[in-house]
Amino acid sequence: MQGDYDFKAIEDHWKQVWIEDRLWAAPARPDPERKRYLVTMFPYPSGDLHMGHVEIFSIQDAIARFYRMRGDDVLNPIGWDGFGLPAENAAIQRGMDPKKWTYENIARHRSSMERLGYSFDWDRVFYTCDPDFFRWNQWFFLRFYERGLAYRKQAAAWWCPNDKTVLANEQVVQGRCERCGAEVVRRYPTQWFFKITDYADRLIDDMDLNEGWTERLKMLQRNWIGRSYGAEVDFAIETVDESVDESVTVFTTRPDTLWGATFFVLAPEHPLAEELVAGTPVEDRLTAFKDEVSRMSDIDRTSTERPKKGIPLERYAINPVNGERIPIWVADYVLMDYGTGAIMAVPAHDQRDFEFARAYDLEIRVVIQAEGASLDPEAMTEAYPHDGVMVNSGEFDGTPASESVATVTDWLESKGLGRAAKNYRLRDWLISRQRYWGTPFPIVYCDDCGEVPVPDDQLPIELPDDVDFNPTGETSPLATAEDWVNVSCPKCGGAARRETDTMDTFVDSSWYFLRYLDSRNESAPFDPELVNAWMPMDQYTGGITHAVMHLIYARFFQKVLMDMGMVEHPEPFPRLLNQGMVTMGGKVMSKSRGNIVEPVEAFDRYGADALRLYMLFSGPPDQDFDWPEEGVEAIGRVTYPWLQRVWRLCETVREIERDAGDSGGGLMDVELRRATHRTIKVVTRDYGALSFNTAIARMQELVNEAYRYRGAGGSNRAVLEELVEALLKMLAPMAPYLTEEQWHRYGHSDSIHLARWPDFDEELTVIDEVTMVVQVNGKVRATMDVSVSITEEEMRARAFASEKVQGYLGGREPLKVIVKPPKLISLVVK
Ligand code: ANZ
Ligand code: ZN
Repeated sequence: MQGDYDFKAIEDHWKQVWIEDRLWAAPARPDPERKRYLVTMFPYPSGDLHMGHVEIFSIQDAIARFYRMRGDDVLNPIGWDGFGLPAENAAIQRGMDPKKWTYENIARHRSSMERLGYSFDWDRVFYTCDPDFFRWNQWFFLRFYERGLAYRKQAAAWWCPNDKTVLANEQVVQGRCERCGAEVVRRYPTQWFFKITDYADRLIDDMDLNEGWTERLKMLQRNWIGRSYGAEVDFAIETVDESVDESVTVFTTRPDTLWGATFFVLAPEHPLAEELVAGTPVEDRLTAFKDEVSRMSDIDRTSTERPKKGIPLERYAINPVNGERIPIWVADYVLMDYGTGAIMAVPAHDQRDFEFARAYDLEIRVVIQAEGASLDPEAMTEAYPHDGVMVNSGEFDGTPASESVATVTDWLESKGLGRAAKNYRLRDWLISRQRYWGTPFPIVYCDDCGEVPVPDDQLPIELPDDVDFNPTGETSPLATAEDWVNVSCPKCGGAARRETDTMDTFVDSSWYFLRYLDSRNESAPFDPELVNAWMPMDQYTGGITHAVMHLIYARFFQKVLMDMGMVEHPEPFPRLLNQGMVTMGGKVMSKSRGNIVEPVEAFDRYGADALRLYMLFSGPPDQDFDWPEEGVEAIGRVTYPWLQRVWRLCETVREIERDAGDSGGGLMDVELRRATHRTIKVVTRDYGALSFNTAIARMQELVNEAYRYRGAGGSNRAVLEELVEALLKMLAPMAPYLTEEQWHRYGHSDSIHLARWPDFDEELTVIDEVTMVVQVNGKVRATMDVSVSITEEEMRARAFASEKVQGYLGGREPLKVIVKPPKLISLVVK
């Protein structure tokens, strides 16, 4: 009796069995030669999974299952990034407990993942919002603090005066609060930082160790860190009575243009600006200007597309190379927290300085001349930022571009006027969030002892329940939990208050992949020995959207942990897979955009296997895939019917009588065996290259061969069974349920997912070629070498692709095409 393909019953059954048998549990310590640690960036739980998740996890799962069957020690873990703003917004908007909201969403994610049959090592699962996890964030913070890598300072933050809350950058839209539309302002609360800038050079230089990174990714990180080489130069500042007792240092990448500095600019926030104009008529103008600038983002301020604004301070700086007095301005395009917050302006050679000089009618002096050209300041329409020979620069006139920067820097050093310097765009990592739903800082403030770290044995500091979520002021909702906030000082026992900010969730994602390796450890974040046995990761999969931030923060953590002696490897992710995005109508599918498709309907109508297979069939993993307009119907058209066909084949073959006497030596039998072995060979290669769509296409061809063989009367059970079992194994990583069920129906008692990947007989994969003849109107017009097993479609394709044949067709559509595989194709034209 043939059974129907009842995917629902199969899924319900095996899902349970796999989890109960702990089938995917990885060993604590792998065989070093055969370890394969695969991680996909862990999900943030909002709502259910969507097709973007399904794609990425289906890819990951196929890889994990393939390598398990190849005999590797595979670790394929999962966890959830539990903290974050949406949970807190749900609390504000719907009065829901952020914890409840988060755990309910995780439960939905988890049940969909179980339904999809993903082979995660569920023994290791954790949620970052569990105290068991975040206590180690607190522990790491304390270690960073001891090493001088965690510190507090005043830092700019966006503030909504209406909602009375600090906003994240992404919550500010064109200078207004995303929620209420009020104009935002800059505030400067004291906040916590990690000193990532100490690691800037290593973050750039160690990228060479990441052999599996694309050039594009490396470039994105290099630009983010933004190392530039140049010089620091000291400019003396004239005071009111024209005596000189102060100096300000500038950072410049072009010390060779010093003779072209015609004015000097301070960032509006620079403390010296206020000092210089105190008590003068300019003071009020400066205050108003600072207020205006405080509403602009750094990107707007430095954009070359926007007219620059500034005001003169009516004070002068002295150019150290020629003693010239140049006027001091403040301007919006000079930022306080880059370089030194002060610049020498060289309008002839720097575009922003040029635009500013034109706007305020300031002198432009050319000091770099292109060979054979002569720049005229009056006629210039833009700066000349390129290389050339130094001119108008005293004793340095004639110095060529190749030497100018080094020569001038040496000279400055010898005169004590400046020094070679490096500068970075990278800022220290601001980890304070004025939020509830995050990791509390292990810091208290005592009137007598000041800032006091909480001792390790008092961790974890958990979150209180009795808070008021409606924003109250400059601090986080945690400040409203009086009982939680007021503590006694760990040092002196006196009255103290807890820090009420919580940590950026990027702290969690900076080391969660290490926790997987020892996730039940209660006395340490992990045992270094276990971590070193699995790291560095063999493949990290995620979107290119994380090219900076996450991937830089995690690399920084890794380096600090290495300096602490906790990990051996300087780089955590030498091999990255940037998977494509699932889009809908061309826009990336995401909860925040509201254009998501959840998997429930697909589960109910076609089952998890058909859905998984559909996502893998959609194209190469690194390319975007637009979800079809017809929706899940597409699965019903593409992969579901094929799985039914595979099912029927398996059922039919099982009914054929075994014939002990038939060795499978007949010509048809041999051909089918060849097809099986060739398919194993190419599908194995396709898996290795993550080319799942082509692997599926090959398996489809193999199934066609089997049906063709049956249609032609083929009935050798041994040959067919060889094909079916190889097919099931090859398909198992993509469609785990159907294959597991059929495997057992074929009498196996162990899981197919622990079976050995099929081998092939090289001899059977050698392709026999024949000569295919192309006739046009009965005359032989072309011949070509083709495989004996060429299909009709392939024969047509080959014939029409031939220029010779096209020549004879002369643009005419054939009236008739007769195809006799593999040797003859005959075209008839008028
Ligand atoms: C004079 C000069 C002449 C400059 C020239 C450039 C070209 P990167 O490569 O980004 O590091 N600069 C320095 N500090 C700044 C600040 N706080 N805000 C805005 N601009 C600042 O660029 C460094 C250059 O950016 C510096 O070199 C300085 O302008 C400007 F032909 O000095 B330069
Ligand atoms: Zn104290």
